[in-house]
Amino acid sequence: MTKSYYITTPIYYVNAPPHLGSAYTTLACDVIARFKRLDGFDVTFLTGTDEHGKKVADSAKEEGLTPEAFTDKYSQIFRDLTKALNISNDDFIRTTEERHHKACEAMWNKLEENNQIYLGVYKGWYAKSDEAYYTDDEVEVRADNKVICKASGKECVWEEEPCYFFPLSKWKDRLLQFFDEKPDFIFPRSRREEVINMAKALDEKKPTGEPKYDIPISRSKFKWGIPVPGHPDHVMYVWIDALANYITGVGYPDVESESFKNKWPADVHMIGKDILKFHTIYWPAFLMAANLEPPKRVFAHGWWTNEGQKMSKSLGNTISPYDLIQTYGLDQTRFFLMRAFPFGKDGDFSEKAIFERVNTCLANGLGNLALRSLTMLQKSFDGKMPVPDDLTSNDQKQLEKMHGLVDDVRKSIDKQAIHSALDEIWDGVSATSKYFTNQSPWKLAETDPKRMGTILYVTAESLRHIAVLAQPFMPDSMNKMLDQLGAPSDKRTIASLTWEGALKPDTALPLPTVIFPRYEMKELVPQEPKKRARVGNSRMPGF
Ligand code: ME8
Repeated sequence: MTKSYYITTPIYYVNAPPHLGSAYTTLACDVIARFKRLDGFDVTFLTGTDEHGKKVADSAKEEGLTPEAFTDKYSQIFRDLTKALNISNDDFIRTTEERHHKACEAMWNKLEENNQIYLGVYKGWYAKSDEAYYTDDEVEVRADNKVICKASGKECVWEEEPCYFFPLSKWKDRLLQFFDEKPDFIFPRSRREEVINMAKALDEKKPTGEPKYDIPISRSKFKWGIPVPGHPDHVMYVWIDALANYITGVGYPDVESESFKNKWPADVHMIGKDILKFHTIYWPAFLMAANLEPPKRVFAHGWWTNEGQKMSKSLGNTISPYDLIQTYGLDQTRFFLMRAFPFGKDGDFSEKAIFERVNTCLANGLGNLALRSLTMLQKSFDGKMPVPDDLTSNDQKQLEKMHGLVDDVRKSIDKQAIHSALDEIWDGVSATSKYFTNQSPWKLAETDPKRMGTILYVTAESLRHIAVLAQPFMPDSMNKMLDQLGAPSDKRTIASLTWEGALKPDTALPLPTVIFPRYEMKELVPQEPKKRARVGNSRMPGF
């Protein structure tokens, strides 16, 4: 039976347009989902939008729209971006959908049935931008008297309202035990300590004796949310609603359905590091309390900054993915975002970096190698894949190296070390370039055409391995390269990376064309970052 693989992105708030950061998470999941599909898995890849809560309700009001009209409009903008980025999601969930309301109600009822909900009054800090509650120690007063969360820098206001609570304090030991039993739950491992320390504090009390970290899971001051079953004066807290999207997406509450049984627990929830606590503390506790298994892994990646500053709408320094795609091309943008810095770490955006990466690795590197070798095949072999002669030890070494790539790339993808997977593929590109240069087939056209044909065959077969493995990163361009190499469309999976799947001699090849054009530095607009045309949402449809 085909093994299933379930991967999710966070669902994005619709109060602001998508930017490079949200595109980054979705793209990373897309690369992994595409790789797993190529590797024979039955993949379910879910993304979507988070549409309830105070933040969204207020944004709708500011724009003079009803929350329904506002969320319809902005959710579509996120959906459009998935198309523009060539994202292969299998489903797009909106928390305003009926299926999600049903799932949330069922989860709430289960928690209530299991005595995991009690009524109380919340008195404390709330940051609308984060849709999060903070304790006294987590906030500080700034010089302008504003209270801000120390970690997120977001403004907090004092709230007092009747709420239903989830007794997180009681889950401390179970969570610690779970982290201990599942050392691979939190990735990268460097983030584990932080989560374990958070869990260790869960049974602390406020000076009043109340549990400090029990979570208010309903709100009674506004209406834009899923009504609490049996208590219509409360709506569910947006985070319990949002996290439940991951189970809605695979058929909850029908836990006996094939879908739920095959796909839950999810293989990976991909998130940014800002929402680690919600996914590694709140979510496993809610799930265990509702008799469900926690996901197998939560991977928290780092932040993109722009010229050293965190990208945010309020700073006006967000980068539009549409602008990058328009300037550099879709696959070039996809490649750059995944290669710019190690996945899991923070990284800074600079146009110089994207310009250099695209030219060096794609136009001058892989693209040039493919074009040169395929042009030689046209000129000297009538556009047909030559029949290779006996292989020298250099040829064999080269092909063995190519055959070894897949295992390394697979291991990296399974650790979500996406940058390492690309590094490994590019080691293959460098090895092939070196082989091609050392063997210098162009010198043999007159003297030894048979040997020339063998070198070009080995080069083409090496390029096939590279193109198959790089498809998840650059689907269109790599398919174009595989067309030019004469690889049949049913021989482009990971399983085809064997000697049996090798390119067939005598196959007629189409005329090669440039896959990755070279960019001139003058195409960039050297202005102040905040005034630049491609910074902000200048070309974001709908903005
Ligand atoms: O937090 N760099 O939604 P959100 C890298 N609705 N990634 C970034 C980024 C940046 N500068 N900015 C945003 C929410 N992201 C909740 C999630 S899930 C059940 C609910 C990415 O619209 C990153 O993945 O604020 C982050 O976690 C996500 O966008 C947050 O999106």
